[in-house]
Amino acid sequence: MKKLLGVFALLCLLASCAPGRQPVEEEPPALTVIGVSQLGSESGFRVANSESIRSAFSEEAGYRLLFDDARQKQENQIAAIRKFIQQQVDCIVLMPLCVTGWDSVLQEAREAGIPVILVDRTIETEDESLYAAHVGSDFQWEGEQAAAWLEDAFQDAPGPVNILHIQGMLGSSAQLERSAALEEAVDRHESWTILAQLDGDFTQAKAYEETANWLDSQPGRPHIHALYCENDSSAFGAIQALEERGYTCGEEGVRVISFDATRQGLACCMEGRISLEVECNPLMGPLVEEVIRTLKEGGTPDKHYYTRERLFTPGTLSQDLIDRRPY
Ligand code: GYE
Repeated sequence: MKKLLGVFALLCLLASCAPGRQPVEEEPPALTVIGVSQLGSESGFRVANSESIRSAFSEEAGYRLLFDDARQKQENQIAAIRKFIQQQVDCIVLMPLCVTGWDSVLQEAREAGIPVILVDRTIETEDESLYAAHVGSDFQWEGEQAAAWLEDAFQDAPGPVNILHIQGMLGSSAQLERSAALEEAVDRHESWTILAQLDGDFTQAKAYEETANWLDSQPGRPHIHALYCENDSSAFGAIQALEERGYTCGEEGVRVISFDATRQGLACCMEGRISLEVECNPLMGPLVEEVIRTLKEGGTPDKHYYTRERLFTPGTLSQDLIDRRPY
């Protein structure tokens, strides 16, 4: 047997040295190049979202990822997309900062034959064919859940319901839809009033500054029944400004609603300082990868994919649940 194997090895060696025959090295399969234009890193949600995308598009999975952080500026996103087009990437993933102003650059991508996937937020356009698919959250549903919770919490309230509204980055689909849900609910209830709409920009620092300035500019101490914050980072800023001025956040004081349900947000909810957390799931990497695989295989993905989300109140939380959350 040993002898036979030896003869076989010799034959193989001779064959590979025969004139005109080069030993063939296996070509590694070409990587699929993905250009990601992330809008920024303004919140815990965003950091987890970027992380999820990075790990879904690893080299081991067959991808090369070109990642650009636009630092909350649409012009930086447009410049990044143009660069991806020049680099002839296979696919562009775009987390659009705001809803308008994308048509020309998306047309350029289409002319170059590069499909664009919108992730997290969406855009407003006359021409839906400018993007292949959108993977994100249903912000309207989220806002409606928050409004329904408020209706329930204040259904027996005898007097007015005063709401302080901290908005997300103005003009983003997340802000527009979450704000619209609150405004529609306020229109349905005569006793509800929005005391002020402040631009929290989805960040802790901006929300703190705006809330503090607004509170300090009021002649007396306004009675605030509810604080509607469009994400966790802004909730932390607004709560801090309120608490520093003697307000209590919780069942006996200002009822705070927040979106995202990051670990830090849920901890604040378990303490009772946030009364409702509406989850907004940032872990979209695997779903985005699936959509891109469908495109690569010549399939047509659905136009919209929505992540599954849920609600948390202090009574539904435990330390164990919070510790097990991946973000
Ligand atoms: O809620 C916020 C982030 O677009 C859903 O953006 C996202 C929002 C999220 O900065 O934390």
